[in-house]
Parts: sequence; C-alpha cells; structure tokens
Amino acid sequence: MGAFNGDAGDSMRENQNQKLTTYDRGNDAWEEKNCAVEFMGSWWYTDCTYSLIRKIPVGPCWTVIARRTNGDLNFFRSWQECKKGFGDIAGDFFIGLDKLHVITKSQTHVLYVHLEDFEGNTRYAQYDEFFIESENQLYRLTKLGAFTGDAGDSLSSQKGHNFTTYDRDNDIKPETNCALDYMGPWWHKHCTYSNLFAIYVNGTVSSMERKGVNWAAWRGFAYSLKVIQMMVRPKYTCSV
Ligand SMILES: [Ca+2]
Repeated sequence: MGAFNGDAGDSMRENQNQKLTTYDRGNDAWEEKNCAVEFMGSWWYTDCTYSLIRKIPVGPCWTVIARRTNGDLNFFRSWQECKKGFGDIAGDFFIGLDKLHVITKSQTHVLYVHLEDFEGNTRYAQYDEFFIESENQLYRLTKLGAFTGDAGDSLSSQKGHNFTTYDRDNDIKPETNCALDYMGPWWHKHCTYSNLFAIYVNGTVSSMERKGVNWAAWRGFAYSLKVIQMMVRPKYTCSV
C-alpha cells in the first residue's frame, strides 16, 4: 500500500499485509473471536480495524421481520393487522406477530436492529436473545438478551411487556393507551424508549415528539429516523 494523502486520515495503514477475514474464515489476529463476525463486515483485519464500512448483515441465516425506508406504508395499525402483518416483503413491511412468535419459538434467536438517519449515519442494536409470546400472551416481549451495538439500548426497557395497538390497550399506563398517545403499535410499557412502528416523519418535527420513528438512545424522542430494519437469526444453528 502506497503513501497516504487526503483529508480523511489514514485508517488503512494497519491493514497492510493482512489477510482478508470473512464471517466464515477467520484470518485475523484476534484469537478468541472473528473480527468479521463481531463487526459485521469482511475486511483485512489485524485485531480488528480502524476502518470498516459496516453493512447490514445479509445471508441465509437472517430473516427480515420489519423494514421501513419511506413514508408510503402506514405502520399505525390495528391489532388484527399487526397480528397478520402488512406490506410487501420486497419493500416496506412488517412480518406480523403470529409469524414472529412461531419463528422465535422454533429456536433461540438473535435480534438485529439497523437504523439510519436523514444525515446518512447508521447505527445498530443487537440483542443475543429475542422471543415473542403468542397472541394468548398478548405477544409479550418475554426474552430479550444482552445488548451490543452503537445505537444505544432503547429496547431493554420494553422487556416483559405486552404488545399494544390503538385498539388493544395492553400497556401498564392506566389512564391512556400508549399506542394511541404516541401513534405506534409496540411493546409499550409506560410507554417506550423506542417506537419504530410510529408515524413516518422526515427527521425532526417538534410537534411529533415521541410519535415519530424513534430510537431515543441514539437521536432522541424528537427525531424520526429514515430507515429501520429489524432482523432475526438463529443464535446457535443455521442450516443453509
Ligand atoms: Ca393503558
């Protein structure tokens, strides 16, 4: 690798002479773990790197359960609609709570939440266990494992809580319905630090505070994100 010039700083010098590491081929210097797995990108790692273009993880193991990329599809939906799912899996959609229960019950699953703002920044939140109960148990978010990521943790606060829609109040706020108050079906408590199924607003609109596509630990309650993608994959075994 030749001499550096530019105004971004040199973050590839340490990668010189390193082998390429992928999630299935650990050629880095980190003995205990694989840098490509930990940081979700193939690269010329040492242990690990100062430069990495992180992409949303893809592969046969991942199932996308919800995606929002624009405001065309309304997510502020009824219990029946959230139960069955809505949208088009090639575009924006929610897979539905019944399917989410079946998938997460089949074996232990990991949850990955990808977030993007309107300024081109991306963050993620990963939880090493994720389980949604059946409708009889109000699709309660019973299990949510340890958090890793750079988005901050805005979901652990909702662990142990039922799913609430504007027409089914299962939250613990006695006086009102959180899904109605904040315009998004979710695992509301009293009410929530994340509201990814709320109203799609372009960035900051103060009148829509808490009612936009929020992940409070990253951009706060007044900021509505541009893109969200929720994905699950089996934690231990993935047969391709
Ligand atoms: Ca309530």
